[in-house]
Amino acid sequence: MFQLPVVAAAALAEYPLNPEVQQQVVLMSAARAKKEAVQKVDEGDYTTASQLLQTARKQVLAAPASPLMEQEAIALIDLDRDLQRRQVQQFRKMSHYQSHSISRSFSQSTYHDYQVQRSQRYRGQNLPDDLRGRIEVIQGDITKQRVDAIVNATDNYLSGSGGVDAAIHRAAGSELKKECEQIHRCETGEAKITRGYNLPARWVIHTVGPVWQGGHQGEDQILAQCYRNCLMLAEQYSIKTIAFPAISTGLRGFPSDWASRIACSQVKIFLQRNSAIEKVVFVCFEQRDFDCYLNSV
Ligand code: AR6
Repeated sequence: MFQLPVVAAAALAEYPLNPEVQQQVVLMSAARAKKEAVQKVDEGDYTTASQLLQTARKQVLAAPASPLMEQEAIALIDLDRDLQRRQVQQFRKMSHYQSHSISRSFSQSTYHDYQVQRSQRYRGQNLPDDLRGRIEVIQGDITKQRVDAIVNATDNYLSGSGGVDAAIHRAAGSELKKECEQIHRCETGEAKITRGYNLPARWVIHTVGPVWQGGHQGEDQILAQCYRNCLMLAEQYSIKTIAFPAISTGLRGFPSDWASRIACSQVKIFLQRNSAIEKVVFVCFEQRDFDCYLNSV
């Protein structure tokens, strides 16, 4: 017979949460949210349907990370996108299919498997030969990096006013501000280059990331463009080593997990096609970003 010990509520609260159980609860609740969203769509209430999907997505992202949870977050974003575009037939079909595929996929991928994969990834074993040793993920301060160039996440006026932008300007000194004033402007998604002055890095590549507006305003494409343009500029200047911060994930509000996937895929594609850049370092200031990059790289 299966017996459970009786414990006081306070003691129960101190028991560690089981990540697999947490994930399963979140997935079941996401499946319910999809069913309710379909009902709301049938009633013509698109706003509530979209809110249900967005809440479910937030819960998925807050749960312990795994490839399956990532897949679920993407599925919820896709559904919401269909909904926003009023592709109701497609939405209904996908929502139905997803609800049925969840239990199957969950049994195929466990939190334990994921931890093993993750530690392998951390050692870089999952990178193909042509990328091995060319991508690093570290937690630290980008202004301290001894690389040829560091990337700055700035605004359209290269103002140096907050976040990583202010940190870079502080470390580089006032000459950087003067050079930025001469450039005058950088469009969102574009990149401009200046010298690094007092920084250990010789160059600073400034780019302007998108402001997150819910994911339906082309934010993904603009963020991808930032990475591509920085790398193209680096290549033009014969830069061999370059460090990126997690562009747009601070004041601009881009979800870190999603941003890291875009960053990693763009860098991988670029490095596979261009051998001139030897190394890209993702410098994560916060633990949250570091974890996201380890999952994405
Ligand atoms: N080293 C590495 N990463 C850092 C550092 C550092 N020293 N400091 C912060 N970060 P944000 P955005 C991380 O807000 O979202 C400014 O006002 C931070 O934890 O700097 O692209 C500009 O002037 C986060 O993960 O940039 C723009 O107006 C990441 O850098 C606006 O912010 C990006 O956060 C740009 O917003």
